[in-house]
Amino acid sequence: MMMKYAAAFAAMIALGVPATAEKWDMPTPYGDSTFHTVNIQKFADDVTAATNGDLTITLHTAGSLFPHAEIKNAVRSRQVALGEFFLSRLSNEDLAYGIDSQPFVATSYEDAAKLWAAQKPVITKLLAKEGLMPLFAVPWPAQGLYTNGEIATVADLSGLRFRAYNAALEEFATLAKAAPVQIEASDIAQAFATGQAQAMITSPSTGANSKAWDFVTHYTQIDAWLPKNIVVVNVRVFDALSPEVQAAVLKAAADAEARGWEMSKAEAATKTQVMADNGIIVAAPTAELVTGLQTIGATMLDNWKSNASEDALSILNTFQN
Ligand code: PCA
Repeated sequence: MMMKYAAAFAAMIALGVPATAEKWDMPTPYGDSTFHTVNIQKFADDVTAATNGDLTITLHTAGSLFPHAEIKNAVRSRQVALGEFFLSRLSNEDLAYGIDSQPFVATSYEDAAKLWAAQKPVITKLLAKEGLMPLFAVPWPAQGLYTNGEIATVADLSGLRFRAYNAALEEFATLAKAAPVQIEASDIAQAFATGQAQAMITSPSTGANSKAWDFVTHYTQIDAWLPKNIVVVNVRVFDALSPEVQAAVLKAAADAEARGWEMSKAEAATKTQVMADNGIIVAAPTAELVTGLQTIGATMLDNWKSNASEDALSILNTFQN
């Protein structure tokens, strides 16, 4: 027995693996080429480097470890230590999680940053009740409209099978008299190929990653909102780390948030260009379309306000003042 342990210990030393090394698995719904995934891989690499391998984080991309809808609960139940998901997917638990997916509330990076500053303390409190802690959040580029043919007014969306990624987009599609259908980002190309979806709203990142030119002709830059991905960690698991490793994780997280916002800004331009280069017609919205979309946005925000908690409403007040 002793020999066996001694041999194993010697082997670990030979491999340079510390005896106390922690290994975390990190699920994300998004694929390897998504800029968020590139960013969280760098986060994982930074943690390994800063802790000399005392903590290593292995990514599981494109929903390969847990489906999107289960990632938060997998972190909560400590099946994994941490995970990434689309923040506004939690809006069914509390509307505070969904404010970044309301049309025309925050449409620039500056406003998105201001909104996140107002939202963060409120959702930090909500997540704490579940034993979770946010590490960082990064927005997708502004969301635009993908269709076959030009969309000059909201009426042109009527009757289309409309790909949605959260409850807000489902409400949007319904108000536009389209037919919402929930589809994960990694399933978009197939959904359009099989006719399950005919139109969608998403970022140029997801449009380019899913090769939107294969299934739509037009990208209309409505720039309606900048929804975020968030990375959360289980508090008990985090607290069990040494203070040094905790500090390394928090430092890498702060760096990842700053880097992610810059990556997102760069994506907006480069991925719109990729789509244009592949033959998509990149169009500015007509004045009539903008008016129609703003009307839908106003209805959605009224609904949001009448169902939101005091704490959720305080996000909007902080943001607007
Ligand atoms: N891409 C993700 C979320 C928002 C975005 O730009 C998606 O389409 O599912």
